Amino acid sequence: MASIRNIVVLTGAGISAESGLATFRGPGGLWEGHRVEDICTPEALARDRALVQNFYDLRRAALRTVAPNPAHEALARLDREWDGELLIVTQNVDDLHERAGATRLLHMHGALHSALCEACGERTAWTEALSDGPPCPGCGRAWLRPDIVFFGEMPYEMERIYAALQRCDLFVSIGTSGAVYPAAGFVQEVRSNGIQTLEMNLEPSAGSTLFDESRLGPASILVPAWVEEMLQ
Ligand code: BJW
Repeated sequence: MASIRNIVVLTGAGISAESGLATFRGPGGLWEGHRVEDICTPEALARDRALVQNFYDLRRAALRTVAPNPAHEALARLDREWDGELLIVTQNVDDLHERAGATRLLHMHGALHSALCEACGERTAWTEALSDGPPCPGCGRAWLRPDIVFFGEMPYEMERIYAALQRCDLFVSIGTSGAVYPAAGFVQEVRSNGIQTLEMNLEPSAGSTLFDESRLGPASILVPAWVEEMLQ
């Protein structure tokens, strides 16, 4: 631990579960009643724009009813107090990391609080509904969609993520099932460089055996305890 200077933390839906946001693949998961391919693809948006817009409008509205939990707060504390490099890469589209105070953060799958104009490509901070077809503040056309990375689309900031993975001494994965690539491949990427790896999850993820250490339990307990260890 003493030799660790640069850390990359990957987070998934499990870190926000205890804030009241459903995960994707667990019991009662977000996609129950909706096949993922009906919602989260460019083809679905083209086929049934209202269904996709309504789905994300509901998710965006739900953010008003939730708050960061001790796991988000612990990572924000690590962000404030860790002297070395840190990058928190979240797959989540909620804003709970930033509401807890994290700044060294990127959203690789986009954000509910951002809208993307399909006409001019501009991204705009957005907290309201999109289903009623508001005009893009940039070009005025009514082609705003959620600024979310759909299946088959390239996740954001991959160059920055891979550069941080190359430089890090420790890779930590929190609350993700390891079912969706490229994030699911990060552990293999860093293992080939001999970097230490730690997983914290409620249950073993798909790639659990690839980690040097796997801690099982709720993120709200495991993450504050790990951050305390790191800052001692
Ligand atoms: C707790 C807990 C608690 C619960 N405490 N833990 C075949 C092989 C390999 C790859 C592919 C393939 N076919 C297609 C692909 C690529 C595809 C992919 O990976 N598909 C898989 C389904 C196989 N990936 C893509 O398309 C990505 N793009 C890409 O690859 O680009 C390159 C490319 C471009 C162009 C052409 C070709 C290639 C894009 C992926 C986009 C993912 N989008 C989503 C939706 C985002 C918006 C939204 O929120 O609606 O992202 S899907 C969904 O899954 C969401 C999540 O970020 C992502 C990951 O889910 P996550 O976070 O892991 O959640 P869960 O529910 O799966 O797991 C939660 C975990 O928490 C569980 O393990 C619980 O146990 C745990 N937990 N409570 C701790 N309290």
